[in-house]
Amino acid sequence: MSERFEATTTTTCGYCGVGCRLEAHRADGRIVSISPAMDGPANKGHTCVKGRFAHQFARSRDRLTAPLVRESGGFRIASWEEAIARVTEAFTRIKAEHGPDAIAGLASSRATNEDCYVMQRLMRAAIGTHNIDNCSRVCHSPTSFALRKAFGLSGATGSFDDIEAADAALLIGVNPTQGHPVVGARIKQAAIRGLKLVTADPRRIELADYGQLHLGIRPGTNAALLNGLAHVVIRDGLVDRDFVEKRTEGYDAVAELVAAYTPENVEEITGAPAAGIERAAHLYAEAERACILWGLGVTEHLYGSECVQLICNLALLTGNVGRPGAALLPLRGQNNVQGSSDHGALPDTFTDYRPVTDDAVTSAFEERWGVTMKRERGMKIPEMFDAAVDGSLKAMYIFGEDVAQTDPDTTHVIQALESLDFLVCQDIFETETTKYADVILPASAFLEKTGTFTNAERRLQLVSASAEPPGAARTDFEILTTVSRALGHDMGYETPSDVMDEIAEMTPRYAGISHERIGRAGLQWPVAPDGTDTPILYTDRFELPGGRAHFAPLPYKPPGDQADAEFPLILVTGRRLEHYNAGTMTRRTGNLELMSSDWLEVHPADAAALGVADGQEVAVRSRRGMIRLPARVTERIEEGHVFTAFHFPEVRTNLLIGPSADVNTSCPEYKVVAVSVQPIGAERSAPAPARAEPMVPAD
Ligand SMILES: Nc1nc2c(c(=O)[nH]1)N[C@H]1C(S)=C(S)[C@@H](COP(=O)(O)OP(=O)(O)OC[C@H]3O[C@@H](n4cnc5c(=O)[nH]c(N)nc54)[C@H](O)[C@@H]3O)O[C@H]1N2
Ligand SMILES: Nc1nc2c(c(=O)[nH]1)N[C@H]1C(S)=C(S)[C@@H](COP(=O)(O)OP(=O)(O)OC[C@H]3O[C@@H](n4cnc5c(=O)[nH]c(N)nc54)[C@H](O)[C@@H]3O)O[C@H]1N2
Ligand code: SF4
Ligand SMILES: [Mo]
Repeated sequence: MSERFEATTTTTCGYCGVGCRLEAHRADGRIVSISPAMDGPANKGHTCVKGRFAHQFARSRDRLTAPLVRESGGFRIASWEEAIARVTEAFTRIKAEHGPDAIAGLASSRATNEDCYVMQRLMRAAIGTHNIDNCSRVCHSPTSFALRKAFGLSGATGSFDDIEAADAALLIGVNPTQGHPVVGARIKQAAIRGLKLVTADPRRIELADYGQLHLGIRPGTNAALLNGLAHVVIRDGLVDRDFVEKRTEGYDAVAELVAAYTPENVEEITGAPAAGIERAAHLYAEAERACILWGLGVTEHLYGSECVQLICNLALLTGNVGRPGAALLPLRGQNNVQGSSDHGALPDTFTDYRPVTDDAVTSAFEERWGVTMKRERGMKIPEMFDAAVDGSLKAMYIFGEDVAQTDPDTTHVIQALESLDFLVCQDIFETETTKYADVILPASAFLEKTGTFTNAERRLQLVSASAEPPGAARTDFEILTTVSRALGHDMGYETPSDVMDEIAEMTPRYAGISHERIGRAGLQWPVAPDGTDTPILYTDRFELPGGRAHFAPLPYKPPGDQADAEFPLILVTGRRLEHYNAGTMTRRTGNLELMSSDWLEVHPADAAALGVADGQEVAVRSRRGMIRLPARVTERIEEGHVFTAFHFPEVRTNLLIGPSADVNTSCPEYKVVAVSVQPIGAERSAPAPARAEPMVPAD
């Protein structure tokens, strides 16, 4: 630690699911710089442009520093007592008039495990409803569903270290140099040292430049590709027979199904050349150790969960699971989206995904909390919005989620928020969503709180406060436990560490977890009572009855949205390196100078046909809505497709997204939207950086 700093606190980055460990340095009572922790297990001394530099938001003048309550069409500052009284009065009245299921809550995947556990307990015990969800719904809920079906547990089967231990890696629908930059940099380094990389994406992502092979597939055709890869593996005798026989069930049905998925047929559906599909199958299956990484390009589709099951098929066929270097690594998105789900912020499960329909589990929580609860699941996020519009849902408690910007079909979300009798938002900024609130509670950012986050490797890591919440803002833990007490349910915790102790007591697979044991190295669940953790799952058995993994014979089916004469192009949405989701934080940092507005990526051939010049303003229309933004002509996107992100409220990308969603989990089909693009106005200077895929190297 340098002399210039008064204090240095080791903590965990609050942006993405990589979970970089950071050193936050203080001087003059505030955080002045952040550097990587050299012993961070995921980042090993590296960070990206967000973790290292995007911390000025915490001191932004826009921070919420006092509770706000609605008054004559606007908001006025209120005391904590008044704000909390308004919340408890509204919830008590609505509960008395309409029952507890007329109230719903969202937990923040940006907040800690302890905050999310407290939030679900508040909804379940203080209010009395299972109507609790988190934004895993719109992100990797299909991954969670499929991994539980195929293998038993909802998490990556290995660790990021498996990337360096692997001989080959298949990246499908994931763009790590933008979304998970430190992992992206680790993949790049590994590829330079010989890791054989295959990428499959409708865009030529940056890592394609480091790989052996890129398959530019049409959005929504992953199932055909994955079945095609399985076809070649079986046809060419690359199946790990011993593994399939001893550790799996359901092989025959898959073999029968994929017989029709010849490379030629798959080329027809996906647009990727037959020879490339054959080569990709060989690169993956002939490797001694191979990993598969995937992201939202797999999950945010009509059949997203089925495609994750097909990914599991491929790993099972080749015995690439449960060994070092042979991992399935879904790159979970937010810093704590794994943890918010692990800790019961879902309408159907308590901690460790144990269902509310399981009488023994629910009874144990009833006894611990001194309440009674239903044995039926609550509402998922889209069901909440539908219920708000139809009038059966009266109130919501939205904790750290900007649904009016990030959820699909913005018009419908706004209608739902406007239909509520009462909305309380708990955030660190005013957002598109807080505009519809009755009460806004000012909360703490990750730099101002203690607790734990769980990264995409199932690793719980400590979060330690290095600054105070500004003004009268309070930690999320303090706010949620105070609201619960005011509602008559005193949780009895003094610190977040007490919460983790209760979680460990109530959850057999987390039995050995405590803040003390997490220490600097973290712990990957399951954690035995003696504190032994599990970097690699399923080394000798799968967590399903009988110990065997399950193959799933699932055919390709076309995506929900289709291009036609009126909407001839397919819009794909995703992320940019410099900004983060709703952008509330990164737009209040120097990253705004790196990227100050969004743009639409258009292929040169489409641009020529549409008469769109680089930098020209365009109108993008879908069957749901219309947005305007500048175009950028680039060969990174495949012909027939356009791409943009969703980080800027000025653009409101999600006005375009329809209600189509994953058949098993309701995860929105953000990745396939039929649109038309028309030039408007005169050309203006190009909005984007010189490269379509700006890369700030991890340092
Ligand atoms: N800088 C930055 N980092 C972030 C975030 C951020 O907003 N900004 N958000 C975080 C969050 S919440 C998440 S969930 C992660 C997401 O991280 P990723 O999963 O990497 O996210 P996306 O960029 O949305 O989508 C990945 C890729 O899927 C491709 N794709 C779309 N459709 C298909 C398809 O049908 N098949 C295939 N094979 N590919 C397809 C897209 O072209 C895109 O390149 O990132 C996290 N990290
Ligand atoms: N078109 C399109 N839309 C998408 C996606 C896409 O690929 N395409 N991806 C989807 C995905 S994967 C996701 S995960 C969602 C993300 O959507 P959101 O969860 O809405 O986005 P975030 O920006 O991560 O954060 C939500 C809010 O949490 C607040 N916040 C941050 N930290 C804290 C904290 O510690 N305490 C409190 N109380 N508040 C905090 C932020 O200010 C912000 O308002 O977006 C989805 N939307
Ligand atoms: S890679 Fe993710 S966790 Fe690491 S510093 Fe960047 S945003 Fe934070
Ligand atoms: Mo996400």
